[in-house]
Amino acid sequence: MRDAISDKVITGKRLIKEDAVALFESEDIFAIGRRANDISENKNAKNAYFIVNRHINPTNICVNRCKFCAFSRSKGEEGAYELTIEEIIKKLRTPDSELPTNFAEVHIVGGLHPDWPFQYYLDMLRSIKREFPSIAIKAFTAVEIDYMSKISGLGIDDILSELKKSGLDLMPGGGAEIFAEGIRNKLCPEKISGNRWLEVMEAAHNACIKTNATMLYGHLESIEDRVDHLLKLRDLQDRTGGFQAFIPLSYHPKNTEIGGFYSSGIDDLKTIAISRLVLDNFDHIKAYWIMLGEKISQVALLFGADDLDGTIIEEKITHSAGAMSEEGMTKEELMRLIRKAGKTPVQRDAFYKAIDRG
Ligand code: V47
Ligand code: SF4
Repeated sequence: MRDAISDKVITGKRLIKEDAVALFESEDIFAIGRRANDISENKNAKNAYFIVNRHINPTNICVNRCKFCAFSRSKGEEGAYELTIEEIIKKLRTPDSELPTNFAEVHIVGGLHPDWPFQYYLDMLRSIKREFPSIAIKAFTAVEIDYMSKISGLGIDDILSELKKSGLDLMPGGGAEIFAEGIRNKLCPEKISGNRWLEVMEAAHNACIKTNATMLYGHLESIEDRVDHLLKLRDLQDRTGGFQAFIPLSYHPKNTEIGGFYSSGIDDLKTIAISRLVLDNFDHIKAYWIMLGEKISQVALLFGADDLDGTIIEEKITHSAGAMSEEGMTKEELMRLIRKAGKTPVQRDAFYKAIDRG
C-alpha cells in the first residue's frame, strides 16, 4: 500500500479514484486490511453485527432473465414457482429445524412477475404486518420498484408511498450489479440502467426509506468499473445519507449463461477492505456469509466488515448459482464465528439498534 494513500486514510482524507484503483492493483493485502480494520473499529468499535432474519423469494419467474442469474425462470418453464401470500406467512410461522423463528426482519426479493398486479405486493406487505407487527419488512430492490411503476402506471414516489403505508420498512440493496454501461448491457440487457437504480434509491431516501447498496463483482468488470461503482454510491450517500450498509456480492458462476469462475478469497477480502476505505460515509460494510462462505466472512471481520447479515434460513439466489455455504445459521453459530475473530457479537434490529450484546 503506497505511503501517500496510507497517510490519507490515517488522517481521514477522502480517497480519490486513482487511490482506489492503486489499492485494487496492490498485492499488499495485509496493509489494506489493517487500515480498513482501523476505520471499521473507529466507526463501530469491535462490534460485529448480526440479525435474526429470514429470506423469502416470492417468485423466481422474471421477465428480465439476467445472464448472471441462475435463480430466475420464465413463466411455464420447469422449476418456475410462485408463492401465495398464505405460503409466505406460513414460512414466517414455521420453525425450520433448530433455526430461530423470532425474526427481527424479513428480507423479500423476487423476480419481475409478468402477471402480478401492484396490488399483490401491497396485500403481501399488509398481510405480513397484520400477522407479525414486530417484524421489520426489508423488501423489493430498486429494480422491482421500477417494475411496479411500469405495471401500475404510477410514479416512483407514489409507489414508495403506497408500499410504505402498507408496511414496507426498508429496502435491500440488490439490483445494483455494476453501473458501468457496457458491462451492464452484457450482463443484464433488460435491467434498468445504473442511473435509474440510483434515481430510485434517491427517491426512497427522500421518502425516508433507508436502503442498502450492493455491487456484484468477479464477472466481466474491470477494476475501474468497480471503483466507478463505489464512487457513484459515495456521491449519492453524500446527498442523502440514506444507505445503511454496503454489501459486495461475489459472483457465483454455476448454471448461469455467462459462466466463468468463482472469485478468489483474496479478491473477496480486498474488495471488502477497499469498500471500507472508499465508502467513508457508509456506517456499515456487510460480509454476506451466504456468498463469501462462513470462513471468509469471519476473516472479513478483520478486513473492514462489521456485519455478517443473519440467520437467513432459506436462500435460493446464490444457491441456484453454486453457493457452497449452508442456507441458514443459528444465532449461536454466528456469535461463535464473531467471537473467534476477536470481535463482539451484537444482535441488531433492521436499523442497527442493538438488541443483545454478547
Ligand atoms: O440483485 C444474482 C445477485 C442479488 C447472482 O440488502 C447474484 O441486505 C452472485 O441483493 N452470483 C440479490 N450474486 C441479493 C441481494 C442481497 C443479499 C443479501 C442482503 C442484501 C441486503 C441484499 O443477488 C441480485 C444480484 O445482484 N445475484 N445472481 C449470482 N449468480
Ligand atoms: Fe430477475 Fe433479479 Fe434474476 Fe435479474 S437478477 S433475472 S431481475 S431475479
